[in-house]
Amino acid sequence: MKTQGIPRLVVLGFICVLVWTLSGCAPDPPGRSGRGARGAGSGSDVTDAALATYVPPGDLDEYYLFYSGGHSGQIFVSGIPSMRHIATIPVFTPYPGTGYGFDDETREMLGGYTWGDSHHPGFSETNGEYDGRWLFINDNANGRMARIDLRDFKTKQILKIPHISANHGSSFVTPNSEYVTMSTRMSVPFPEGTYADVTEYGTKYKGIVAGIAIDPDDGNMTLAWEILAPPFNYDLGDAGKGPSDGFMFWTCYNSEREFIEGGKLEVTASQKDKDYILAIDWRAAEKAVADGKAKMIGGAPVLDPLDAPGIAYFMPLAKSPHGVDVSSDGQWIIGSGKLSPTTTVYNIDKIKKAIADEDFEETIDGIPVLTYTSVREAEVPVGLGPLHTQFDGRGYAYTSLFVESAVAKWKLPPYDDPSNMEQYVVDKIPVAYNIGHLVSAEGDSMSPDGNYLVALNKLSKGRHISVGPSIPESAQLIDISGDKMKLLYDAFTEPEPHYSVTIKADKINAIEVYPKEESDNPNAIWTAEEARVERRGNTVEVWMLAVRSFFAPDVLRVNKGDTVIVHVTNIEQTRDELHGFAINDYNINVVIDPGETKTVTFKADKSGVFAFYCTNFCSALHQEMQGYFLVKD
Ligand code: K7E
Ligand code: CUA
Repeated sequence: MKTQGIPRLVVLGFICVLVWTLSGCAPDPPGRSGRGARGAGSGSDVTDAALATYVPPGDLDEYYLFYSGGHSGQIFVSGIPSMRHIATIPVFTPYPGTGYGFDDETREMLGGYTWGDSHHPGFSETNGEYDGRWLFINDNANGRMARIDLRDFKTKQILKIPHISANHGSSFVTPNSEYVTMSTRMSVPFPEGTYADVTEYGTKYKGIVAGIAIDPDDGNMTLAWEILAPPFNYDLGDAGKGPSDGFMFWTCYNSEREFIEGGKLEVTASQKDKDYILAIDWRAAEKAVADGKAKMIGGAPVLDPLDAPGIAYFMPLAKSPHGVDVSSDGQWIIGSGKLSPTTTVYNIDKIKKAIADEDFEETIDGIPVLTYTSVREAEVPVGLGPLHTQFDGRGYAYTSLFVESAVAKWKLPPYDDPSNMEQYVVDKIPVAYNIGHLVSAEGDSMSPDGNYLVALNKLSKGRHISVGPSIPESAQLIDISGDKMKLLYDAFTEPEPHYSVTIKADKINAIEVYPKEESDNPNAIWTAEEARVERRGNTVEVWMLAVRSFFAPDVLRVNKGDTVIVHVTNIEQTRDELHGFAINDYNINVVIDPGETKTVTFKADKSGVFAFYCTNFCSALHQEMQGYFLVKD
């Protein structure tokens, strides 16, 4: 394997010479700036790509890339264009690296679950632009929504919503962060907890779509409305904007509304030629709730379209669709049916007109179906297995093609010559391999940057050194600044990103310490003199201080069976000076950031002497940062 090192050295040396000779005279790749920006144009694809993605030591990336972590339950953070992994944000899964899920607050937030399935991160928005305040992410497994504060990159709230089984079509945020939305992927009997056999699927089972209101000051999420929908599988969604602001769109499959035991859903759900996009008029839903049309069921205000006409519509779409994406200007709604080689473009003006004219094909469970030919603008022959679409802000859309393992670039309407739609598919690039989602720079905002695209591929076979059978997921960085798409870089993550979102780095203002003067934790202590142990009956409460390189107190004496509450404050005000508090054999590892106070409550159920120590390397005398937990029988 030694030979591999030589060409790499040669290439690197070549790059160094190129960088040195070209810097200052060649044009910057789109969007790059600062010391890391190096011109392209050497004539070789490999060196161009290397120059475009190379972020020299000490230089910073231009974008954040937040990958959903799939069934890892986490979010992975990388930089663009380097694609280097920078951080992992634990969301639905405990993570000892940051002590997440070990202290009382985060353990309670996890609600007894030790995993989730995070699929679609969504930024908070102001006027359709990312405002860098919060990131939302859904749990496809347990009907939950989480909010991450981008001030400290930490999960602050996890909301469990009743009646939603498998929250996949989520977390899509409306243009002024009025709502983040959820939907049912796998319908179950309604209300939640009801027993009904699968033979009663068509009548007793229900889908739900929901709007979670976001408090504009602190981001706090509360359930605002749920809407009953037929027992289809609601898959992907997107929020309207500009002319389509006020609408939420979700694709759905299995409009056959049946689950036949042993019948293979892949077969039974692909019988009909068309499935649907569900369009919700969320302002009408808001009004219906205000008018008292919702019933409180299991703690949720539930609207039935039979009682509240005008809140929901279906639009027919090629069968078994997956993605629906609203163009940056809000004019076009793009639905992709994975079993069809075309993607369908709807025009919001035509949708509004069909609603006004009551131009309906039929009505399903109180939801009118808009006449397909009245709302459709075009069908674009993008290729095989279209899933998801992103935008560049210059009139082009980029659709992932799962079956073809490619990204298709195509022109958005208007079309001069609709009789020949092939001509509007202007470029294709193969990806390795089998792409799911894709994301362009600020691609869900109203002004995408049009320079980078990341293909999130399902298979990475053979494009990295082997790590055994559980192989990483692959992501490829693609330059979309020119007419032709260009592959720049292969990156890998742990399983399993579905979607990801990107944001300009300068839109995020993250803190690096919690300022002492902002601490409002009543259990914070700031001097060793305040450190103390108090006993009340069988409860022992400890106010502990952590600072380089000791704990105060450093000996804790309790009796077996006592309830122990430890509040640890890290009084450091220096960046990167974290401390950990781990008790051996007690499965406790709390990590406390500078200026932070965390509480852990547990039962002293094992007698003996247990060392506790700092788990996060903090100084030359980190090893000495330890103490003893003595449990008397
Ligand atoms: Cu296409 Cu969950 Cu959005 Cu996977 S989903 S790819
Ligand atoms: Cu404190 Cu290591």
